[in-house]
Amino acid sequence: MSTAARTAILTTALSAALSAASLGAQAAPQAILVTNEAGQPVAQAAVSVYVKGTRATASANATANMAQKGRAFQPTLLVVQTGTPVLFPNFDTVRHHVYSFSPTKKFEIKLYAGTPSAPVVFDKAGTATMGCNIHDQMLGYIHVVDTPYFSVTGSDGQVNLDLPAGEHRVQIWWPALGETNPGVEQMLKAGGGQAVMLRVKS
Ligand SMILES: [Cu+2]
Repeated sequence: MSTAARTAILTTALSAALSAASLGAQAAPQAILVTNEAGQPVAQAAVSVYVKGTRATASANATANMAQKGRAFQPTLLVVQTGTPVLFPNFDTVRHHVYSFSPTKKFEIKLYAGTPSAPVVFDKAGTATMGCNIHDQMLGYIHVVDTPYFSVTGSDGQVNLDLPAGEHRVQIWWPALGETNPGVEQMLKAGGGQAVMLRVKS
């Protein structure tokens, strides 16, 4: 048997073992608390956890909504996995004209009521800041991440994610950082049975 063939067999065996290991790693609820340096909870922060061996891009049936209600974006901060099509349903009686000039996703949905039929696909990681041409005060963010493990902290600064046990890279982003900032990176040990606290400068 040639060395190349042997290497190929070894590689196949190794990747099979690796995928079996990642399938075997059971996800369990993990509470994560984000605080500032003073120990106060950081609300409305996107928490994304990168678990080795998971797909960076969204599955084919992924979809999300960025609604407009009461002349505001709802939610203010939406997190989606890369490749997710996002619909922009308008629940107001007034028409909106949503746009983003962000390099992560430049788009414009001209004056509309109801739900525009074509979603906007967010195909690149990063953050898009959105406004409305009609209502200057409208401000919203779509944060795009290369992982299916993400959430946004509540007023208690906390998220709960189903994570496999182990050490994972976590990225925390909130609007005050600005859209060009990828977020604060830390490591997180999941599966210890208690909430993990992440302290950031905010
Ligand atoms: Cu508007």
